This record gives sequence, structure tokens and C-alpha cells, in this order.
Amino acid sequence: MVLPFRAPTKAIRLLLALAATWNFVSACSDSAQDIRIAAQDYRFQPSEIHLQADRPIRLTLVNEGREAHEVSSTLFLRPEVRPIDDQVGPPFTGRGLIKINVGGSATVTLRAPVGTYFYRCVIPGHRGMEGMLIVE
Ligand SMILES: [Cu+2]
Repeated sequence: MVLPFRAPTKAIRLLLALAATWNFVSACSDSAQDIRIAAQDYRFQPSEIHLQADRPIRLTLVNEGREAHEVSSTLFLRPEVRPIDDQVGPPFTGRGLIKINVGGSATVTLRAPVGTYFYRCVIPGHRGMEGMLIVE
């Protein structure tokens, strides 16, 4: 006996499309991009970082210098930015600034739309401590 071939119904095609889309979305957005920026006296290392817009970013700022640094960026003003680690006091002032004391670090998670985001140290005399995150 030969079974007749039957084309998939609309419902099955829709389910297959949803499954494929879900796999794509979860593969893109599950894993955070781990970024480490070292604050040195007086520069950031690295000073230019490329990121993907469709994945969360876990950004860790580590103070490797002998002075405290206070990092400012419009990126830190975004409402979804969350501090997840503050080893040396509360680093996240809520004004788009992250303070990192000597020997300290601060980690935040965030998502960023496509764009170029500058960051810099706002402490007087630390002019030139700057960098950019390029989200593509
Ligand atoms: Cu500084």
C-alpha cells in the first residue's frame, strides 16, 4: 500500500517556522558578551571595543592604577543597566557614572542598541582617559 504524500498543513508550517525562529533568537541572545576594561593611570585598555547589538553585555571595569577612577558614559544611563557586582562599595552612582576605587572593580550588565558610545574618566586631571564601545 502506498500512502499518498500530503503537504504540511498551515498550522504545521507555522509551528516549524516558530521553532526555527526561536532557535535563532535564543542562539543570538542567550550568552552575554564578557567585556573587561582595565582602568590604568591614565588610559583604558582596550580603548576600543566592538560588540553585538543582539546580545547582552557584561562589562567589568577593573582599576589597575594607583588612583580611583570614575567612568562616565551615556550608555550607563540606559534604564536596563544593572550593577551585578560591587566589590569595593557601591560603584554605580546612578548618574551615568561608575566609580572604581584602587584595587576595585565593578560589573554591570546592559543591552545597547547599535551605535558608538564614548566613555571617559571624569576625575579632574585624568583628561585623555577615554574610549569607545562600538555596538554593531
Ligand atoms: Cu581616571
